[in-house]
Amino acid sequence: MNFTIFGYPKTGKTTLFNLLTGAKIEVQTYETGKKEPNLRTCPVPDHRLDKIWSLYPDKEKKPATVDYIDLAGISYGEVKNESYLNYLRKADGLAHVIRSFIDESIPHPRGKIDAAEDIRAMEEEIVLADLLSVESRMEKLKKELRGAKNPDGEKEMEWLTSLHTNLEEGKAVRELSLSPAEEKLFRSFAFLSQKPLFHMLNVDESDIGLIETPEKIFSSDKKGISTLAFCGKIEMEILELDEEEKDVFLEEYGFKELSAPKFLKSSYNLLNVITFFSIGKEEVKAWTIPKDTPALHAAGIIHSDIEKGFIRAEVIGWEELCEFGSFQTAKENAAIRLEGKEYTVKDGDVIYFRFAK
Ligand SMILES: Nc1nc2c(ncn2[C@@H]2O[C@H](COP(=O)(O)OP(=O)(O)OP(=O)(O)O)[C@@H](O)[C@H]2O)c(=O)[nH]1
Ligand SMILES: [Mg+2]
Repeated sequence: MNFTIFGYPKTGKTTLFNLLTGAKIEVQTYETGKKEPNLRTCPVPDHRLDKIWSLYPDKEKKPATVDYIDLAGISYGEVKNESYLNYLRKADGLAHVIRSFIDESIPHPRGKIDAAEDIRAMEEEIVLADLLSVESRMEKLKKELRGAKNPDGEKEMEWLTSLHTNLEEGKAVRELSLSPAEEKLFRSFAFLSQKPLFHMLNVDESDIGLIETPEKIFSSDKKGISTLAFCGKIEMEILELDEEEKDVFLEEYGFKELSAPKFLKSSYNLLNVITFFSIGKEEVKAWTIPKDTPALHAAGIIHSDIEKGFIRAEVIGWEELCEFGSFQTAKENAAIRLEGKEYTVKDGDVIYFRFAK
């Protein structure tokens, strides 16, 4: 799973990147002209994996990971530029950082703080970038359709024309109901407006009380969009403290938790992904997969040979496994279920795939 952190200049993107990853990239008040993104891969803390691993301490513990990419600030109207698009198109999820903090010393490109307006503008830019991709494909396709009969091409043109109308009306791809065939075709475009999107409101110190209720600053009921709030300035200070002081501060400010765990929890919901676990010869590992994945595909995520030779999935919930103390004991007590290719993997399943080599 990966997230690209992006947004207009000086909104607190690198600050958020530091909060989410524990990196200590220096943040700047003024433009530095630095364009290379910051990248970090972070383990996903998971108490279930810890418990399962405690049954097999000789094996290596391999948590699921999330990649975070922090892009340089995008000026108004620049989302459609190839240099940004390439990064944004590769993302599983987008984290759009919005400045809601007031600080006269930090320049704002529009000269005024207006979170709702910046969100509207960014959502519009995202749809526009997709509209331009559709137009460019339609133009090429038009030429191709001049020659011999091409029913597939004609079908594609029909779908693109309808998509074009929706995008022109400002609708994001994630808001449309697409047929499975359209879904499949559109996948290759990696439309930005189809990607799960977080609006990350970087609130002012005086709004710290609103951290748990971001809807009081901005709310949207659009499908595939979620809004979270953080206060870069205060959270950076909290992270400097030792553990005990940290808890006192969190309580004092009325935060339930820091941004990193909160973001991760919301990410799994927004991206509609779950976790299953495997106990291999050498490692106990957590895997992130889309919700409703059949066992056969889950096997393929571990290794394509396991998918090819799939015989059965041996499955048990993580809590039940921990009660038995080992996979073997659970087996002896007939607590391991034998599931076929179609079985829908559940969050927290521990799976051993039997396969023919
Ligand atoms: N007052 C205040 N300042 C903040 C807050 N968050 C970030 N800043 C400051 O804003 C400036 C820019 O922060 P960055 O995290 O570098 O912002 P950015 O969006 O990565 O900036 P660019 O990558 O240059 O577009 C720094 O001086 C930060 O200290 C906040 O919550 N409150
Ligand atoms: Mg930055």
